[in-house]
Amino acid sequence: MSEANKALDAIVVGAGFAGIYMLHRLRQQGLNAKVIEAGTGVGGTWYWNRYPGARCDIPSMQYSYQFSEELQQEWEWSEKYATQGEILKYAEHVVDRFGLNDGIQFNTKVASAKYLEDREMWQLSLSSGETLEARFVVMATGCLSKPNYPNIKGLNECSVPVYHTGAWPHEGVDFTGLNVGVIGTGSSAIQSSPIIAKQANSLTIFQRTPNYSIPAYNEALDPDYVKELKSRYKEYRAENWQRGFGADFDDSDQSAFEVSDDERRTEYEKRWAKGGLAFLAVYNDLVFDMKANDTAREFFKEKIAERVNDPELAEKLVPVTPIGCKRLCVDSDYYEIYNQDHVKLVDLKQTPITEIRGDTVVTSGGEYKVDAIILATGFDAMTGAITNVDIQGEGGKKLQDKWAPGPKAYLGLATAGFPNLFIVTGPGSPSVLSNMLPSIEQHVEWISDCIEYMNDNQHVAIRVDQQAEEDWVSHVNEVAQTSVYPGCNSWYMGANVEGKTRVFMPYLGVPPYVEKCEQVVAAGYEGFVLSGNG
Ligand code: FAD
Ligand code: N01
Repeated sequence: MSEANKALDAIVVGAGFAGIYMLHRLRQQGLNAKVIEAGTGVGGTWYWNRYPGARCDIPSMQYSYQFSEELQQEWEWSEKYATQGEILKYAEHVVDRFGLNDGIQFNTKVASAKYLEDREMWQLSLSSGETLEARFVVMATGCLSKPNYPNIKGLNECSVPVYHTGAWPHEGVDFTGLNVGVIGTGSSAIQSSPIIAKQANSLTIFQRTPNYSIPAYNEALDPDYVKELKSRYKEYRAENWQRGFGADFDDSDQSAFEVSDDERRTEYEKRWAKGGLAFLAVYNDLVFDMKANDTAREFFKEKIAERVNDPELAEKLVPVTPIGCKRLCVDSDYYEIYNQDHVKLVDLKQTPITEIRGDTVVTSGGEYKVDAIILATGFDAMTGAITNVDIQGEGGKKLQDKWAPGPKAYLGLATAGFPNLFIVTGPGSPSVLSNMLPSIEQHVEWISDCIEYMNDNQHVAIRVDQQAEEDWVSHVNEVAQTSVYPGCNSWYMGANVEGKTRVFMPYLGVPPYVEKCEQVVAAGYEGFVLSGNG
C-alpha cells in the first residue's frame, strides 16, 4: 500500500452525482478522500445509460445541483428535459469546476470492504488488485446502477448482438434496416423505442407488464422563463423541498372527490396537456386512495385508446395496476409507434418467452427472428450495487446476508453492524420517490456534517442502534401501506429480480423525512451510538 493511500479519511464508492458532491464536501473539510469508480468517466446513470432517447423526467432546472449558487446561475440547460449527453456534460463540468478529477480513480471496481474491528478502519479490495484503508466508507453506488439481466434460456449463447439500456455502448448503435427486438416496457423502453422505430426495418416489443406513460411535451427552454426562474432560484428550490416528492409538481391539496366528475375530468385534461410526472400530484389522494387512483386510471385508459388506432392492441397496452405504483413513464410519441406497420407488440402475459434460439426470440405463441436484442429490463434497484460489494462488518457479518430478507437501514443512511459506513439515498430514504438531485445533496450534506461533528468531538466510530433501525424500517413500511405503492410487482418492491425478497424499499414523503433527519442531529445523533473520546 502506498503512503498516500494509507492516510485516507474516506473512500467514496461511485462517481455519479452523489460521489462527486461527496468528494467535494469532504475536501472542503480538509479530509483526504478518494472516489473509486467502475466506469472510465463520471456521471453514473448518465455515463452508463446512453441508449437513444435517454433523458431526465424531472425538469432539468430542478434536476441539477443547488449547493453552489454560482453553478446553478451559470449553467444553461437547453431543453425542459435534458438529454443524457447534456446531463453527462454537466456532471463533467461540475468535476472540472470544483477540481475534483484528481480525486477519482476510474476503471476500478470495489470488490470487497471489510471492517477491521481492532483498528476501527475499513479495508477495501479493488479490481485493480490494490488494497485501500480508510476510516469512513460512503456507498454512492446508485439506486439504479446494477443492470438486471433476465434469466432467459439461450440469451447468453444467442447469435445476435444484445444491448442492455443501462450499459449502452459508448459509440452508439445504428439500427438502420435491422429487425430489432426490445424486451421490457419500462421508462427505458418507452424512451428508446420511438427513436429505434425510426431507424429499424422492424421493431418487436416484448411486453410483460404494460406501464402508464404520459407525454413529456419536451421543448427548448424559453430564455425569459429561465431568467425569471433564476432570479428566484434559491427560493424556488426551497419551496419545492417542502413538497411531497421534493419537486415542483404543482401539488394540489384537494382530494379527487372534493370536486365533481366534470371538474376532475377538466383537471386531468389540463395536467395531461402539460405532461410529465406532475400528473401524480393532481390530487392529494391519488397515490393514497385506490378509488381516487381508479378515476385517473380510467382517464389514462381513454388516452391510450386515443393514441393507438387498433382497439385490441390499445387494450393490451393498458395497465391493470394502480397509477404510480410503478414509476410513471414520460414519453415522446411512444404509443403512436404502434400505429406503424413495422412495430409489433408481443404480449408476454399471453405468450411468454420460452427461449432465445440463435437469432430467434421464441415465445409460446410464435417465433421472432431479430438482428439485435435490446434488454430494457431495468435494474436490481436500491440494493443491487451495494450488495454487489462483499461488505463484511462487525463480527464478520456480511451485509448480503443481513439484507437477504430485505434491506434494513436507519434513515437509509447507515445500517446496524457496519460502523462508519454510510449510504447515499439508501433503502428507507425518499431517494427514487423524489427529485433525486436534492435528495442526494441532502444525504451528502448530512453525512459530511456527521463526519465533521465526529472529528470536532473526537469520536472514532458511529454505529446504528439496532432498535432505532427496526423502528425506522417498520415506519417506512407503515407509511408505504397507506399508499398504492406496494400494490404491484415493481422494482420499488424488488419484484423485478428473481429471488429478491419483496419489501417496499423507499420512504414516501420528503418533508417528514428531512424533518426526522434534522431531529436526529438536533438530539445528538439519536438512534446512533458514537464512540471514542467524545
Ligand atoms: P449513479 O449515477 O447510479 O452512480 C453510481 C456510480 O457508482 C456508477 O457510476 C457506478 O459505476 C458506480 N459503482 C457502483 N458500484 C461500484 C463499485 N462496486 N465499484 C466502483 N464503482 C461502483 N432521477 C431523477 O430524480 N430524475 C430523473 O429524471 C431521473 N432520470 C433517470 C433516468 C435513467 C435512465 C435512470 C437509469 C435513472 C434516472 N434517475 C432519475 C435516477 C438516477 O439514478 C439518479 O437521479 C442519479 O443520477 C443517481 O446518482 P448516484 O450518484 O446516486 O448514482
Ligand atoms: O426498467 P423497469 P427501466 N422478461 O424496471 C421487463 C429510471 N428511468 O430501465 O414490469 C420480460 O422500469 C419489466 O417487466 P415487469 C426510472 O426510475 C428513468 O425502464 O417486471 N420482461 C419491465 O417492463 C425507471 O423506473 C427514465 O413485468 C422483463 C421492464 O423490463 C427506472 O429507471 C428512463 C423481464 C423493466 O422496466 C427503471 O427503468 C429510464 C423478463 N425476464 C429509466 N425482466 C426517465 O424517463 C424485466 N422485464 C427519466
